[in-house]
Amino acid sequence: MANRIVVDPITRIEGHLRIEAEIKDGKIVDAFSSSTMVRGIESIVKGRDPRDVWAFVQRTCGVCTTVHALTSVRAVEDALGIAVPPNAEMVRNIMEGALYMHDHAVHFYHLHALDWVDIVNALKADPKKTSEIAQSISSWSKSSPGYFSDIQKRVQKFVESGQLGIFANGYWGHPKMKLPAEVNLLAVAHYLEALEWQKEIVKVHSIFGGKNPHPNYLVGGMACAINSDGAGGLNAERLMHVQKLLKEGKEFIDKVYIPDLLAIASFYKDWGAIGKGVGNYMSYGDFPTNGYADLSSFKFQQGIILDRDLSKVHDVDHRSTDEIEEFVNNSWYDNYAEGKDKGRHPWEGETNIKYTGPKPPYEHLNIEEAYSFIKTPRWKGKPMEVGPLARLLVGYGRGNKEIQDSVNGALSHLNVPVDALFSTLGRTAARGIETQLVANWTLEFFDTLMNNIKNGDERMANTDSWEPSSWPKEAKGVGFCEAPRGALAHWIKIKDEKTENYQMVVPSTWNASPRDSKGQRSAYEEALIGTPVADPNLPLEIIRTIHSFDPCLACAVHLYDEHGKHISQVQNIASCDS
Ligand code: NFE
Ligand code: MG
Repeated sequence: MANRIVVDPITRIEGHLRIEAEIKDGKIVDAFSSSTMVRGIESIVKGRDPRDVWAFVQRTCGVCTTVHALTSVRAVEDALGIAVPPNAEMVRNIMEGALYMHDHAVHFYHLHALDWVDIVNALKADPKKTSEIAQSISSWSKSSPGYFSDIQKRVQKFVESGQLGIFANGYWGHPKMKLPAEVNLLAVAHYLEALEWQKEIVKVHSIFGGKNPHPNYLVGGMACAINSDGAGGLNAERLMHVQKLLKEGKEFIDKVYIPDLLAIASFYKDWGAIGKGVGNYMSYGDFPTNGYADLSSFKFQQGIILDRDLSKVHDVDHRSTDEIEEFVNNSWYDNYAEGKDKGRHPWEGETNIKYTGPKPPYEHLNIEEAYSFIKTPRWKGKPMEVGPLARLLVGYGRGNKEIQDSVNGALSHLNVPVDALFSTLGRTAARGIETQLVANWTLEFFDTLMNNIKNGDERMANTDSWEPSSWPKEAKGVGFCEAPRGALAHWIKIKDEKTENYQMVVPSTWNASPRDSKGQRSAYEEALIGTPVADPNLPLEIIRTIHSFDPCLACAVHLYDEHGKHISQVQNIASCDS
């Protein structure tokens, strides 16, 4: 008989996620993903001025900050037929690029690494050997034996005090931790360095958008006027500071994140065959270089891969009522008028919360009925995985040489077959590979911006449609982007100058949703099937695969239920919720 275990809350993620997994003969045979919190942002923006919506929806999440604002202004611009000036497009790209660097590096070191790195074991390391390893894989300057010895003393103090602080409650000593002590020490050092580093790269947002998180956006452009010689606005000194931050960000990614990722991955190649998932991958594409209307100019391409077949890439149409639909059959929402088994295109979507789950405290979710506050999106009825791996696979399938070279380089470095991409290891590697690509592109975007300014174009906003009396009586639009966790789109309907309906289908909604009306699992649930669990009381393997998706439940469910106490049957690791 299968044994049902509960991991609640899954920590080192954003938001509140519960996983129930059935284990038989040491392997997961079934799994259920549930978001136990609910937010009402789609409802809050109804009736508001569409030009203000970005500021509300951006608060969906403080982790993938900016992307909901970006997607919202794009949706409104689409509805009203507004094209933004090239400078605004580049500033948007640079801000999004800085987000990728920040978000992915923080995920790697502070959310995911401790699934693979044994902090306590780092105390057994010989700092001299760690130094040799560090110098053999990177030219990063902080690599002397003395440096690693000092780091070891800091960790020793933590351990001796009995207060591990941010390192409390980890699976230290778990039999599936495979790194030599010296590599553990290297990773701990870089965990601490990354904490320092991450506060620098986000200054790019402060310079262009006033602050981080939640920098300012603007329908029609960006809210940062160029003023080359003045003290106010975007002047030469501030632009040079952006360039410095981007170069330093790239250096950390090239010399610390990527070498660490490859070094750690080389000890966990077996994870190239675990966590396969649904096998369908979707990317909306992003980082336009010639206007958002010109999909062919995007750095990340749009497309869909089905059944892991990279030889054919299908197109995505956000406007077609036959493609993207959301189902609520297994979610705590009122059924649509058409019935339990019907989905709705987001322009016709509804958010009517109806909690029918068990009253806390409860042992298990009622999986026969509704079991999550996440809706279930589908493309042509199929479950999709979205995220870094989906982006790279779509680019690979579309013949993008730059992406193919990067992916092939990592595969040959690790000496693993292409099939290893479709896995927990593949997801984690893809995130690092794309961070490096995006760091390079962001410097290109910066050069394009500077050249444009030098050529005399200082436009940052298009205010032609700023006056609502110029708008049609009714309009609808869709905005999309590739958020760090994957394909993100917002659908808006505007009527009488107000927001009539607003629906957001976000990356973690695609990946973390409950089953659809046909009983098909979504990406998290499917990826857990077949995963070996060495000790059901210490389900490290579950969090390895779930963390490989970098969950964000705040985004996925878009008010916290004050009655929603959790039952923690399996104690997880210290939370780094933001
Ligand atoms: Ni809150 Fe988000 C990203 C969006 S959700 S983190 O990236 O959109 O999956
Ligand atoms: Mg939604």
